[in-house]
Amino acid sequence: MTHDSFAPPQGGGGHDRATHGSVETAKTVALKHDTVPPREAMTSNQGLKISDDQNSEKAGVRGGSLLEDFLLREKITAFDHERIPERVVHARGAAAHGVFEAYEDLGALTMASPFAAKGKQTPVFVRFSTVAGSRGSADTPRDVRGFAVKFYTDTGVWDLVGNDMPVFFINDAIKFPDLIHAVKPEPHVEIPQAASAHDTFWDFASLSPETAHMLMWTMSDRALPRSFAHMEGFGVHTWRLVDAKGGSRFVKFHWKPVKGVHSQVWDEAQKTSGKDADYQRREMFESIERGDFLEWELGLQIVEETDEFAFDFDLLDSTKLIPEELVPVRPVGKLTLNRNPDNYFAETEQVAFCVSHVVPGIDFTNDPLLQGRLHSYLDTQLRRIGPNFAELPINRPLNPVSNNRRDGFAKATIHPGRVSYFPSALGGTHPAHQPKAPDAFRSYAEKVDGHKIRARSTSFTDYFSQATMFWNSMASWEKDHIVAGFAFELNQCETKAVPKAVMANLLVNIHPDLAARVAEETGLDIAECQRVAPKPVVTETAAPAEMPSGRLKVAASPALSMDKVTKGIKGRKIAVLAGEGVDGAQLGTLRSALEARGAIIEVIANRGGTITCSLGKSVKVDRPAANAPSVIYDAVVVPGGASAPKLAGTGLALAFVAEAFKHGKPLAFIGEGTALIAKAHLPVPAAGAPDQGVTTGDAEAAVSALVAGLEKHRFPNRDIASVAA
Ligand code: HDD
Repeated sequence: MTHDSFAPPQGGGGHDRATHGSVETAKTVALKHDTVPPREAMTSNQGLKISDDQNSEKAGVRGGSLLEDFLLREKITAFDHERIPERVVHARGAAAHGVFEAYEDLGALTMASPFAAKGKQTPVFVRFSTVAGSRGSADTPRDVRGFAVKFYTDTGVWDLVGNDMPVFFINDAIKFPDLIHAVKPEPHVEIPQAASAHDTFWDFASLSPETAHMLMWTMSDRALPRSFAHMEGFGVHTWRLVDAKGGSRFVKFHWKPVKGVHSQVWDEAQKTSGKDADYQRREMFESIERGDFLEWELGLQIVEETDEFAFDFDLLDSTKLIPEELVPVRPVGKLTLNRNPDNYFAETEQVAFCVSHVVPGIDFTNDPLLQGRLHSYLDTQLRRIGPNFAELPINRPLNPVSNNRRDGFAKATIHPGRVSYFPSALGGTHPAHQPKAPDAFRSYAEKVDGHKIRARSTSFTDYFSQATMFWNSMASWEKDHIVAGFAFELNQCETKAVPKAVMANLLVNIHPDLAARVAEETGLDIAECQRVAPKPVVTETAAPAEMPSGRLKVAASPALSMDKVTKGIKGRKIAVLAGEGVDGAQLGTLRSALEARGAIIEVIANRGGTITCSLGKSVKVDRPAANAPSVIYDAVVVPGGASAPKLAGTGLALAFVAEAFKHGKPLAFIGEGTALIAKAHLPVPAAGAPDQGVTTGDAEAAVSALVAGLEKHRFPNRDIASVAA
């Protein structure tokens, strides 16, 4: 985002900043009490006015620095201690404030307060993240994305700590450290950063067949989201809703993006990592500053307890999803992210999510992955931030906190009085526990009966059915990308035995077509793989009291495919390749028609500043070509005019259109601009071939083709084999 003066930019002005559409919630208003605006006089941490902050105190002007210079030492010490440990996973993230608004009163299902009344608003803070990379890695690796929502409800903080994929790699938390050690950079050389394409990850996966379903998701374009606003979110586990009468039912949480689900393609994602490592966090920040807020609908899949065993999988197994065709997703509210944080460290870095942060009406199930998470998050916040992490402004609930817990590093609140225990006659009745309060948390009284056992339920051992269902649910181009994803990753492995084990233990069991196509791309011989592969590590299993009946099942779930059209092009970025003498009338038509639909038009020329169009008017150049990689745009237009012949002889412009073509983006060429099609060697579709999103015509035709193309998002069936980009 560019600014024309030294005045504090929007979003950087601190306490009193004015933004376009930024909205206050009860939480952002509360945070203002802790927000410190800069004052005119600079002081030390003890409030001492500082006369000179740019020279250390020395013994003579060329002499050594003095130990007594407490201002030097205070400044350097503060700097030395600026970092806290980065998150052991999900280290790279970006966050925003917002609000959740309920569509209806869900009291019959849950007493959770965000759903207590139609129109009820609850402030939220949401952090998106990648999993494997460190804090300084890029936004667009092939990876799962975290989707963590902190609800500041009037009955306490509720954290829904989910991902952008509905299943997980493993189904028992005790394997989590192994999974993460396998996917993180290999310990002897710390390579590769933020990537699963290496031996240790695939070695672990090949011996852990429960990873099969999640691998289908991570090898698909779902692992390459176009932006945060184009991702789905999932609570993953089967959770429990509890109503005021103590009745309970199972639930899966879904976040459905209003802008639709869209992804990048692999070549594009790789290039974006280099050209703009902050691509997704920048886009979220800029959208919110523009007033183009990010929106999702929250949906619930409800399963009554009587149907616990109705499916062909176990509801407690986090490697399984409930197909929407079996249990429809019921929309129950809207999440809107409408305000950027004021300070990355204080808010986004110090926010501490815990799966154990629930409120009355939400409860746990026995999912063994969830059960382990209940420990891990609190433990990690104690390590990362310290015992008083809940007192930090971003983590504090909006409702009052009152208990007898005391002390610890960096205690912020002051508890008066002599009583820090209960019961106490000396302290009167405060704070007293609330056995009768209807809004007090009570654990759901689930009946538990069994022997202690260290084993996996046999109802968790169907590793492949849903991986196969995922494959069956994909459009042909999605299957192509999954094959290419597996092939890329396996070809990246140095130890050739590793891909063989993946083929033998996973791929052949998912689908013969998938196995054959990956074999073709990797040179693997399936029969040989089956002969030499080590056997998966099968853990101890035991039969549960009741097994899934398989009454409800599907072979394919169309809801899983991204091959869908989304209405609207708000926030989509369109590049206009221009230069001196560009056709001004065409530019005007493009700009007014596309901006009226909420798209963002950026004029790109060979240098910064302004150009003059055919109407003699000065046109601002939004980015010089060297600063404008094609990967950060959703579509391209080349207008006619005197600029076009020059562009047709410019390598950067030709590479730009060729790359956009390769990445399946809509392209429009107007008048003299059509010269770039041949110069960039774009293949001309045969007569009568389906629309491939390359339009030639006037400016009006370009507008309607771009709108239709952007709503379709991509043209993934283009012949790109010969495109040099
Ligand atoms: Fe986790 C962070 C999501 C399994 C242990 N996890 C973390 C974050 C998200 C998830 C979104 C980042 C939160 C933030 O923005 O601060 N994790 C998941 C999902 C899982 C999952 C959807 C499976 C359904 N995680 C999982 C397991 C364990 C952990 C099984 C450990 C047994 N996760 C952690 C952690 C992290 C974390 C170590 C690192 C930083 C943090 O918690 O705050 O505790």
